Amino acid sequence: MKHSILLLFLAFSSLLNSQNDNLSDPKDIALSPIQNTKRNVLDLSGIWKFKKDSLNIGVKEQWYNGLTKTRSIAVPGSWNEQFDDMRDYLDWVWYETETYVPSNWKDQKVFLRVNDATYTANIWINGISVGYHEGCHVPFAFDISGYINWDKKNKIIIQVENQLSPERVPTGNVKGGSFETLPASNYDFFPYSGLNRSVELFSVPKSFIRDITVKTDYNEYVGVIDINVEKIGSYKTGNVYVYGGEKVIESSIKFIENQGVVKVEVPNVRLWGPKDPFLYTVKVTLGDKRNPVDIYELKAGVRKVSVNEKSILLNDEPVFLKGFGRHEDFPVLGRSSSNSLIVKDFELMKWTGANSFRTTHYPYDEENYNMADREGFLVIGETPGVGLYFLGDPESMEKRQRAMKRYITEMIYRDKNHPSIIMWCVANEPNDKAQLGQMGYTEDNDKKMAYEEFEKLFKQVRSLDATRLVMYVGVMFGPVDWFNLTDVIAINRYWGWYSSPGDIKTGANAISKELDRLHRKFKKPCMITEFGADAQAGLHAVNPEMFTEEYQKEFIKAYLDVADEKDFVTGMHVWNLADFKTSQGLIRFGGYNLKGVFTRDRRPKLAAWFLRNRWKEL
Ligand code: GCB
Repeated sequence: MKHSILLLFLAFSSLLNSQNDNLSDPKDIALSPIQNTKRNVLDLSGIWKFKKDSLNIGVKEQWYNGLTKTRSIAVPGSWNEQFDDMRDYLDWVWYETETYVPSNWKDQKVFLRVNDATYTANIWINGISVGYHEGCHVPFAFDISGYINWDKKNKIIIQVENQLSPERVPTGNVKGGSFETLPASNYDFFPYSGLNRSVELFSVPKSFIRDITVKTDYNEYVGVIDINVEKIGSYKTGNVYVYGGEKVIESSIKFIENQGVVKVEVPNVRLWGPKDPFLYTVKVTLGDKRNPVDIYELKAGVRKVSVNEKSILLNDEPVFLKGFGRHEDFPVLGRSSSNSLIVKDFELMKWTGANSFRTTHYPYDEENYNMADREGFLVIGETPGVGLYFLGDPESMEKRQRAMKRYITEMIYRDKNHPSIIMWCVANEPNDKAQLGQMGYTEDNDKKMAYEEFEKLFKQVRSLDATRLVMYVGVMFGPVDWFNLTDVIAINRYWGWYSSPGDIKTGANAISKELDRLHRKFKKPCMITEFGADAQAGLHAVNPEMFTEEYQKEFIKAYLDVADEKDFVTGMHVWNLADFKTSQGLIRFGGYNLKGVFTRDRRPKLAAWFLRNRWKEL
């Protein structure tokens, strides 16, 4: 009898441990981990153990108790770059690391934060299943306080998988989708997989500041900072301090339920902008003023973003966005975070005279936004909604919509306080057809349904954040009426490359006419969020020919010349800052997209020098 109870218990506990559909709560990523007298952070970056699970037997064999016969892997890192034998592998893998957790964190809540696991992740701490997350390029966190061995080694195991599927965002393996590629992504960048960003442990007091939302405005010389604080625990009051002005501004905050709001006025405000990216420091404390239980500090830029018929306005002045679409991409690193690469890319953008970029095609590592805040870059923050379409199997579509809604929440929760982000981009080139750029026929009912589904995403973004502009990027031959939803008309165009190949003049004519048409119809400012041509570095021709550096330069010049003639064009983003890795396919020589004005290892092509002359002069 005893024996069978024991067996039953073991069977039950192994069921409990084996997997867990406890989803992470997006609120737990609302504030990035910081170290101060009340909070701790421990970065778990390093070399972890790694094991491929191509038969998906790991759970059954209880690998979550500890991996055997492993190889080493860098975290952060993309497995497809570290292991040549796993370049195209997108299936199950397991990661393991160990860490001490000091007992002086014991009276706190301890979270595990994974800054990106592409695409699904299951987490075990000391053999106990903690939870599950689905989606890439956004962090997630779990409260793991209950599972920790204090002052001892703790085993952290993460199971990851990145299968491409029409049920996911970004979409993959779409029948009849774009062009045939390996891997079969429905988007044009390599599906780098794994723990691409850092993994951290952090602790907060048991009563703690859960979220802070800073919204800014100004009246003449007085800055207005609205600070919304959400807390956990029974404390009913707190304090807010703003540093950086003529004197420290202080205000108390009262909580009703767990929410508190304070409006702070900053006399003689220094507005944030590209020329003077001035940042104030906002400090929030919880509980007694002299002896608070929790403290959180963040940077805030006071600025206002608006729009008129012809321009995006920053602090009531028109701004012109000069810049790029980019990718988190580099040899060996794949898509993994690297502060050196972030700094380098900002240096290159500044060298060209750029003031702006779009986080194509996913939210970036957060250091990008910290840099942009400090350096005065104007950022379009984009969701991972690339290759998104609203047709076909309703179940798949519902899953994609669910993924999109979650991404929007996670992205805005994480990024909402960065003054550099002036616009949210709901999706890149969404379509009411499954095939990118396809001219095919869609039934009216389906068109209507697609519009309504897409509109829901816009509404969600606007309801989470009414202080920024909202747009999406329209594809060639895509549905035009969707621009009714946006504040700014943004289009990616390659007339003179994918169409009228070799004929820049015809391409430039086409873009000129199209811009006029769009502005006449919608009376909104327009921007070209992508334009460019592939160029093999070192390939030259006297008369510009496709794939030469001269053609790329002349293509970019022709589009910029067209934009210069139109006072309603509010920005031009060249595609791309640097060459990047993508799936193999007929139009991707060597598995690269070569539209970078810098090579993949960041050496300038002719077009980069051209932009430097043109943009530095502006
Ligand atoms: C686009 C896509 C981008 C591609 C680019 C190209 O419109 O948004 O992801 O890489 O075209 O080079 O074809």
